[in-house]
Amino acid sequence: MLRKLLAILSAFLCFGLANQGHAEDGYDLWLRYQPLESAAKARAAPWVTAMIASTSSPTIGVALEELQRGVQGMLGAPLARREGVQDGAVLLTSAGSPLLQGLDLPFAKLGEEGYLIRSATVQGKRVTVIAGNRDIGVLYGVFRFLKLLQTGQPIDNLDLTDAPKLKVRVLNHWDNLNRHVERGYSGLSIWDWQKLPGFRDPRYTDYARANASIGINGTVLTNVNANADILRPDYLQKVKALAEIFRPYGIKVYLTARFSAPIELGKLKTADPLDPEVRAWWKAKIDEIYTVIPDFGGLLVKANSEGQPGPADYKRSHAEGANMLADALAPHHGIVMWRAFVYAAENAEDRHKQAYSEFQPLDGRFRDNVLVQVKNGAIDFQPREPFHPLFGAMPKTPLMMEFQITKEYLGFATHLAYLGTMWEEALQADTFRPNKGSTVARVIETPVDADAATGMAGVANIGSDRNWSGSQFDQANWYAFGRFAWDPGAKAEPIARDWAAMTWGNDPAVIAPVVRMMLGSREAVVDYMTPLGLTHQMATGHHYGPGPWVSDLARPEWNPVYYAKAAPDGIGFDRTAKGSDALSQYAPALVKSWGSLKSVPDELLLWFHHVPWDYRMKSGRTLWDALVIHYDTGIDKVRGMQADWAGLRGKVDAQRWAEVRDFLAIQLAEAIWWRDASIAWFQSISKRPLPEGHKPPAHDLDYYKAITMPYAPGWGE
Ligand code: GCW
Repeated sequence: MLRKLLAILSAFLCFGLANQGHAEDGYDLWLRYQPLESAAKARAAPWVTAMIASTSSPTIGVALEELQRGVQGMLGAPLARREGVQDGAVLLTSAGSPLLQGLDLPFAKLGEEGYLIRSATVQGKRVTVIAGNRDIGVLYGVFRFLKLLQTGQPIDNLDLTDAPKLKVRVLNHWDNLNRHVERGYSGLSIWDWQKLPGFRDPRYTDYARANASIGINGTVLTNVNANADILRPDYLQKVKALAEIFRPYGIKVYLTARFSAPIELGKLKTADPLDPEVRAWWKAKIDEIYTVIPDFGGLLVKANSEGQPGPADYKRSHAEGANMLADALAPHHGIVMWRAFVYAAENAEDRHKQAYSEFQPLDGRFRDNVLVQVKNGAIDFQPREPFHPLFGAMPKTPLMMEFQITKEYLGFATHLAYLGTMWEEALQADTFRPNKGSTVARVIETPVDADAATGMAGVANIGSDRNWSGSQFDQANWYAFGRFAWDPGAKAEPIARDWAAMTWGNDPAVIAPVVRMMLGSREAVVDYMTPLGLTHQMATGHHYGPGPWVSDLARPEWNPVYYAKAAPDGIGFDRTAKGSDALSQYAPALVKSWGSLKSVPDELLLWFHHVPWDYRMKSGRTLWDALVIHYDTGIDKVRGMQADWAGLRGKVDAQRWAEVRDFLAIQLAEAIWWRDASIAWFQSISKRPLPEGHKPPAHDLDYYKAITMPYAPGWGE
């Protein structure tokens, strides 16, 4: 009797665990490997009876480990490694293996990192072959195979191949050596320099697993606002330990180079890139790095921007600065990622124009192992920007995309904003260079010559928080970044769907609302923060919350008023030929369509035009009314996300559910704050009544101006 009772109780507990009670904190990311429901288990089991590896290497070792972990988790039984081929085995192997004789497999199209997964008969047994030209392809294939299981796909008749379209797929950590993360909203830097190299936190391995699962093959460990100390011998030993952990996962380590390091570390009088002593110092330093880390990836540099030192300090060009480092890296096959995010204090030119003005004339002047790293838009990771005009305008220079995964301008970790839709929009934008159809994705994935590098960088949102990214949903942005870096032509919706299934469970009644929330979330932020092409209205310094009135900062382009140009006659930044003419940096087709009020899309209206408050929108409303309506629409969208999420109570685990619920409540309160503060400010200039049915802000303007956010993370030291 007692036994029976216990059995009932334990069945009840298990049910509770699987459905809601189990405390998940997000640490497992999208690699949760939760038990499949029984029908799916029964379907899959005959196809994963054993694993076989025809070669051995550290990479194959971690591939086997991952396969075992995933299958054990999802099917509930251990997966043994066998020598002989058997029915249902998963066979990890590479091109040229005698086991594959007679199978016509498309290795030629896999490149160095691609893979194939094929249901096949080997030695008379039905097996699943996972193979690549190199072991890293096999590891990527294993993750893909596990994803098929995680997302409930059949695995009995597989024939797929995949290969990355970009070569360099890197995270950029803006992590300072004191573990403060610039624009980081998820705790401290995960690099614990004090305990390295002695203590290799298992978290580093989980970091590598997560990255490899989405194809990321490099990581820049340190902030672009760089500290030269990272290049010291003692730090290099610590970097070496990380490189060793990441190596089996196909992840190379990169560092940021402070341009003035020869002065700070080498005690030279100058850092002039044409000075022979400076060149010799860098060459020796880079040789030293490679003796410690033989597969070191290379250097990322922010120069002559926001106070960072650079070649312009010596009247040298960006190309001269980059090429000096490139020459020292070339013998080791290292690369330089040289950022194009520049704007200068002395420069009165529209900030939108400065990167293009400085870099475009340098097209063709960079060494082969230099990639110029360009942010997706010309200003700075705003909720919406048109694509950066440099894309398509430097056909002789490898340009790599820089996206910001951490949400500096989209509500930090507490606002739910899936960035996949924003990145798809940027990548699918047509540059019209050299002709129609030359999307940004095409530009970055087409090498400038046969062996030229291609790449994408994502400013990481990873920190020491248990859930890695500061919120459950921000994990989706890390995930999506990897997917877009693998394939810039990818679409945001299927990526969201995969992530939702792996992160929240395979129940269609869960996936549908989660995906709906994600797909609408970024536009919600645009609506309640910066609708209709407004930009950079965030409060000073930390960028947390609204500050559209800020006008007292030293540099004009740090002030929100610089971007909105709200005045009694209207609002918006005239970037047409009558204004700053930034528009002329784009192809003629875009100059034409964005330059005309008739054809500019509503969402870029105030980015390119200054228009009267009573300007008639395509909808027939006045601009002022449309603006107010957008702010309110943003709030409604957040309420919609809350309703979707409320419906998931009990359908996902309780702990993560409650966290998301609480974050959505913060988001709603802050969306209202954004709306009220923005309307209070703009109404003080427009002097127009609010459209009917739209409530006045809860407080007067002074109330919003007086709000301070001393606890905003990610800013200052
Ligand atoms: O977005 C801005 C940030 C800075 C950052 C800079 C950059 C690392 O506000 O914190 O500095 O861009 O991209 O260099």
